[in-house]
Amino acid sequence: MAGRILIIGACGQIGTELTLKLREIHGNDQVVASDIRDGAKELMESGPFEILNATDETHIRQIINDYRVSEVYLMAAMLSATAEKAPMKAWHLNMDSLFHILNIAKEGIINKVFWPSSIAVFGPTTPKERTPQTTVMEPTTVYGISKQTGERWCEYYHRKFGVDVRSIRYPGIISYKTLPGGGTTDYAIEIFHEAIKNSSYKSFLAEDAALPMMYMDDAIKATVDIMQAPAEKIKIRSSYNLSAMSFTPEILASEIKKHIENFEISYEPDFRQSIAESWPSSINDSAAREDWGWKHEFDLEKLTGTMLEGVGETLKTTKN
Ligand code: AKB
Repeated sequence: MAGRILIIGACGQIGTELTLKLREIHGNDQVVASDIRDGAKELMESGPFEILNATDETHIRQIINDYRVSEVYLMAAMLSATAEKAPMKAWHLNMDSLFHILNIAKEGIINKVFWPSSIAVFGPTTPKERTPQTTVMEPTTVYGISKQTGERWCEYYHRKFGVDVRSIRYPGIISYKTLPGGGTTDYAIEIFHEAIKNSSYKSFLAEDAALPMMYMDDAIKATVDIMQAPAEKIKIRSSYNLSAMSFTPEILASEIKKHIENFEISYEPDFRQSIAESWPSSINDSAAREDWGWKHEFDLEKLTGTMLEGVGETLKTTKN
């Protein structure tokens, strides 16, 4: 690789595991982690780390220059539920950070960018089942509007200025190493913690709220694969649909019951239910499969077993 990799928002749910994976692939010194706050010990101690506000363009440029960075993964964003509570702050963070990176790439200072989009780009008028790659997109959340706008700008910078920007529309990502912050799909992580601690969970989504989901290892694999693919294979420069499985809180609860017999779920939907209702139930990701060979490995059964084991171990170590 020509220069180092910089991850902005490295201490978040996806950023943490992505940083560790990229350090494993390219070497610890080659991957600079940055975030507005400190993160997991393993991440902080395994390679270079910088405190960085993703909206501070001068500081981003300074770090890129100091570390001779050639590739940026911009993982900092305010997610769907939190963004509804602070719309202008979310818009500022989600959009300004993207413009800083796209402009730096346009100037030729860096040569490759990864920017995550989300199923939140879709809205209530989008076909709900097996949502196509190209379809009606009328998002109703601040987060969704920022991601849809971001997709348009990514495509524009690629077409107009040749910026090599690559993107995926992540579904809900399930993992146990770092907790997510402020998403509508977060129930599918909380449920495992509560199942192990209390054998019960009160869901903030209704029993039949079906959403597209993916285990973290698959999300990391997709991110690494799309960035390693030859440029000519990346035919879509807005963002690729990506899918692994879909389930409702009720379906997930019955899978957990196979491991914890006395597990009970109850439902008390809040404002996040209407966000979930506006999103697709399942995604057609054939373009990602055809263009750059995307293939998922985790289904609901494998995800449930892995999560119960992982969360169980984590809770044991934090207790000791
Ligand atoms: C959220 O729920 O906001 C995120 C997402 C689907 O992008 N997990």
